[in-house]
Amino acid sequence: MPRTLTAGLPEKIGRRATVRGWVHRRRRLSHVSFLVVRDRAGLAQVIVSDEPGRRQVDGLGEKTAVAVEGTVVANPKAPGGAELTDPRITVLGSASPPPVELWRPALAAGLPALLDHAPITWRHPAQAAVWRLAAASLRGFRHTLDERGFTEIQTPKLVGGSTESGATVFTVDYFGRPAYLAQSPQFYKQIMVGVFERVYEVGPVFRAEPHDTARHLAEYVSLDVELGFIDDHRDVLAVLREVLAGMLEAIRTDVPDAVAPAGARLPEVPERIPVIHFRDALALVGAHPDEPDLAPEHERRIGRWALEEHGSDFVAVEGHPARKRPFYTSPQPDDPRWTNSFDLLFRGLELVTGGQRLHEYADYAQALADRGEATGPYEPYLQAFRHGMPPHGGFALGLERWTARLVGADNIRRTTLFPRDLHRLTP
Ligand code: AMO
Repeated sequence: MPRTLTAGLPEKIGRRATVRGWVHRRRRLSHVSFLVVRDRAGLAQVIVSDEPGRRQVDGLGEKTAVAVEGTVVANPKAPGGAELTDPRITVLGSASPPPVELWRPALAAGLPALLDHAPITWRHPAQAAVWRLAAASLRGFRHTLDERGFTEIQTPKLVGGSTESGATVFTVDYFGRPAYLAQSPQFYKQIMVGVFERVYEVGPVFRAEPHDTARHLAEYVSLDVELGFIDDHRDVLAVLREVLAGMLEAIRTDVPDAVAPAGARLPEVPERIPVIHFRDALALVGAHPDEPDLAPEHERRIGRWALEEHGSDFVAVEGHPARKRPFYTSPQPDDPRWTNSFDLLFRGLELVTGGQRLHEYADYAQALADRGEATGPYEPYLQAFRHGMPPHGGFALGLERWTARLVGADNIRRTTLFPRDLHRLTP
């Protein structure tokens, strides 16, 4: 008999149907037993009244994979308004007791247990809902950009050098010589602007983060965008605004039922994201004017300011000091101490970095020389800039930080399927 999803049972009232899923819960009353089966579409209740059937149900551990053929009967009290009676239950995959109780509405596990048992804990509906938000966000990201003339690219993750200053790189043995895991697709996405004008990439990137923080991973999913023929970084910010709106729209239309179980609070994206210059941001938080970076506490303070002054969960800080930005960053035309770049804060946490890039070969040579670096190792990339690169810019958004912020998670690891950090390489 073909499979019926639990959500499709109401259409089969009065007929026999087979559902396939996992034992979610069992309840034995004096004359009848209830078996609740979960599949990807929801829950189905099965009524078992014969004694051999009840004994079989007693022996089915939680999470046993089963097929249940039964007669579909209307019952307003059952999930979806229909249940199965006179069942024939077949075990498809046996199960020993799970390390956490998955049938409870909230998963009662501390972070270490949650991560150690990730293959099981992701099965909890509240956990699964978190990833459904991430998956819908990815669809919204792609859809928004596809509609605006962007081409998706995939670039190497085994590379010959670092792209992001500050963060450290993982070295791998590449046929006897050193290679590195890509920190970002930065150079490649810029190069591909010369081909397609507008590109994006969704892929893993690697940072040998030596710190154990609640917002850093050693591997994360980077949502990268790059576009040509811009006037400045504000054009990039305008695309970012559209992308954020598209990601939220996909959540609202594709997985509205995941929002509450995941504990998510969806933000409104304002028509214009408020922007504050780095210089003014330092003054706002009372930091020294020579401070090269914003501390996490500063970011939280600016986030609160954006909410109070502009009613916005998002705020862009633009103009970061040139000495703290990667060499490919375009200077602010009227004052090269600053840059045409930005960080986007979402509820007081950096979610996105972006900006305008240098696009003339000579400017790259100068920028590298200013940092005491030779162009040699960069030549394979820099050749693109000898051959007519337009003014361009882009941004990168960290997927795990996005979902962590949406659901108010205290640690980015809670929204990462299988986090990699200083201490964790399994599961
Ligand atoms: P950046 O290094 O700031 O910029 O990274 C962009 C965004 O990626 C996320 N992120 C991280 N998420 C989890 N763990 C980490 N260790 C981690 N590091 C960064 C953050 C951050 O805002 N090439 C530039 C982007 C560009 O200019 O296009 C870059 O990679 O959400």
